[in-house]
Amino acid sequence: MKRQSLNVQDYVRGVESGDRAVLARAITLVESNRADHREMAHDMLDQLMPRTGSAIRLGITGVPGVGKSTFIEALGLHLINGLGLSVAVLAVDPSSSVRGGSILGDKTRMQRLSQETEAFIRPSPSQGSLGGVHRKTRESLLVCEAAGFDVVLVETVGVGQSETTVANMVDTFLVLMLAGAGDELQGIKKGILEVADILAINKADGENLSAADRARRDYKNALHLFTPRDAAWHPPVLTCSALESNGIEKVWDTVIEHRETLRASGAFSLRRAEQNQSWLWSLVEDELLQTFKANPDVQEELAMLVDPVRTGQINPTGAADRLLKIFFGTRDA
Ligand SMILES: Nc1nc2c(ncn2[C@@H]2O[C@H](COP(=O)(O)OP(=O)(O)OP(=O)(O)O)[C@@H](O)[C@H]2O)c(=O)[nH]1
Ligand SMILES: [Mg+2]
Repeated sequence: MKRQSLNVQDYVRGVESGDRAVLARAITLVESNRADHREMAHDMLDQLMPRTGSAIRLGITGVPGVGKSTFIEALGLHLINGLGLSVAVLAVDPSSSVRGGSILGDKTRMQRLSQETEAFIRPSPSQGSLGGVHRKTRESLLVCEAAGFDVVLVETVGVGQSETTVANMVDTFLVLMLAGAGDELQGIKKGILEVADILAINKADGENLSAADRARRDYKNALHLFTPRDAAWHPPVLTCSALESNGIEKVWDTVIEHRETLRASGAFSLRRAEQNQSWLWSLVEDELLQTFKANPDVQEELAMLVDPVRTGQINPTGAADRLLKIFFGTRDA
C-alpha cells in the first residue's frame, strides 16, 4: 500500500496525538537531507516546540558490548510496568553502516520493550552521524517529547565524540562500565568521566560480582581526581545487572535524585540554557558546512587538491585557504 504523503499540519497533529506511525515518519522527516524535507521539518519543529521540555532526558553510553541495549530494555520495562511511565528510546546503531543489518539485532535485544504499548524504539543508522550520534538526534528527541513521552532515552556508543554530543542534549548522562580484566582504570576515558553524571558498572552478576564491586570502588576513587561538572553533584558509582534486572531501580532513583539536586541548585535550567545555545551553534555550523560542501566550485577545486594534500605536495593550510576564498568569492559574485 502506498503511503499517503503528509503535510506539516498532518505531522504536527499526528505527533501531538501520540500517533506512533506519524511519529516514526516525523523522525524520518527530521533526519532527511532533502531541501524540501528540511524546510518541512523546520516548520513542524517550530509548531511542536511549545510542547517540548517536560520529559526526563537521559543519555546512556558505554563501549560496545557493555550492555546498553539490555540495560535499556530492563530500565524501560521498570519505567513502564513499575512506574507507569511512557518511554521513547533513540538508539544509534553504530554497526549498521558497516554491516547493514544489526538494527534488527538491536530490535530483538529490546524485544520485550518493543512490544510494550507505552514504548517507542527508534534505531537510527549512524550514517550522517558524528561518532555514533545521528546529526538530528536532538531534533528527534524534541519530537518524541512533543508526542508526550515521559522519558526519552538516548543510547550512544562510547566511542569518538558522541558522548559529549549526547551529554549536551540530555539532563542526566549515564555511563555504563565493565569490570575489566587487569587494571580497572586502564580503559577509562577522561572525556567520558568529565561529562558523566552517574556511573554504573554493569554485569555485576554471577562470578563477576566481586570484580564489579572492586571496580566500583576504583572508579569512585578515580572520580575524586575530577572537578565535578556541577558543584552540587558528585557523580556516584553504582553496580547493576541489566541481564538479571538487578540494581536498575537504584540507577533510576539516582537519575531522579540528580535531577532534583540540579533543580534545587539552579543548575538544571542553566544546563538547558547552555544546551540551547550550543544547539544554535551546531545548527549554524551544520548549515555552513553543508553549503560549503555542496558548492560546485568548491567541489571541483577540492577534487584537484585532495591528492596533492595527501602526498604533502600542497600544504593543507594553503589548500583550506584556497577553498575558502573560492567559496566566499562565488558567494560575493
Ligand atoms: N552477564 C551479563 N551479561 C550481560 C548483561 N548485560 C548485557 N549482557 C550481555 O552482553 C552482551 C552485549 O549486550 P548488549 O546489550 O547488546 O550491549 P550493547 O552495549 O548494547 O552493545 P552494542 O549495541 O554492540 O554497543 C549480550 O550478550 C548481553 O546478553 C549483564 O548485566 N550481565
Ligand atoms: Mg546496543
